[in-house]
Amino acid sequence: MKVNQSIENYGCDTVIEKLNLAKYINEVEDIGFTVIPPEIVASENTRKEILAKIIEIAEKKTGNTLKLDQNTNSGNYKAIPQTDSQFVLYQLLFEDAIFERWLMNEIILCLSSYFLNNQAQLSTMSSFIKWKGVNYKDSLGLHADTQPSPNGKLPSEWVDACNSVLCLTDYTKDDGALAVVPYSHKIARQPSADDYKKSNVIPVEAPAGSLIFWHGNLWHGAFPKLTDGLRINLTTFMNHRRIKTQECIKEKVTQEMLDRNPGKHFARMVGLNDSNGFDQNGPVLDGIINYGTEDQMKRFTFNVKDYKKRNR
Ligand SMILES: O=C(O)CCC(=O)C(=O)O
Ligand SMILES: [Fe+2]
Repeated sequence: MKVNQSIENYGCDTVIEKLNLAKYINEVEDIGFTVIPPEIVASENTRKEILAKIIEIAEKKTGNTLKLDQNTNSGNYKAIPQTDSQFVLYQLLFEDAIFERWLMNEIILCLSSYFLNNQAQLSTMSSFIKWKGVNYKDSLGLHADTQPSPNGKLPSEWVDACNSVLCLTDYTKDDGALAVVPYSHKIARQPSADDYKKSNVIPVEAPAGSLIFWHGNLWHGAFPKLTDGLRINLTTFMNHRRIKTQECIKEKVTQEMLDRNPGKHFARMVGLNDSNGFDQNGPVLDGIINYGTEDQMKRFTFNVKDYKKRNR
């Protein structure tokens, strides 16, 4: 485990020790992914509640009734991308407070803070719902989640993104498990179509309730779902905060959400410590003053605290 990651303002070391996470962190650094077993991740009740909520949302959007042992279809739901055997639900953070609690899960907070050097920001919280069929063609949809640089390379000396899925149903190869290329995060570029043929692609099999966590450079996709019934997950994708998030989040955060989640962690995860996107009056610094990291404050050439509550 690297010791040069300076995690300020978040008691990462305490959580690593309390939950014995060092082994999992080492695996992500070494192999590119890890599987954290259900008993460490969350109670069975939490998994069931999240699953039930996601099914409820999917039923509302599709107009279908979902049963775990039956295939389904997208019905009235049009969000892209979708295939004949998959759709994705987005912006779950705004659907129910259960997803706020999931974002504040100690493991999610700790691992993302660790890998993104305490500058993690939620990029998307979504759910992939799959049923029997082929989703990603021959290449299994192999990709890395990290945004590539202009020359197509991914960072090798730091981490820009990390991702995780809470498996809400069992992940087996035949049930369309996540497909990964171990160690590929070290290659530090997006895979090409050819890489699929040359690589050792393996399924990540894990019982429902497990958390699969991976390095944003890891090449991954999913195996086709060969069995009847649904494969459902909850994805929590994190970026370094200087990178544009996939979902529009900061603008949608309500006071009720902040009241339910007081403190800096939630505010940072939803990007309130971001002053970019300003108008002719220049940046509004309250978010940085209230929630920014020490490191962030130091980047300004002026004292940010002088600009508290500037009239607009
Ligand atoms: O489970 C899948 O279909 C792949 C998901 C994926 O690529 C992701 O969550 O980043
Ligand atoms: Fe991905």
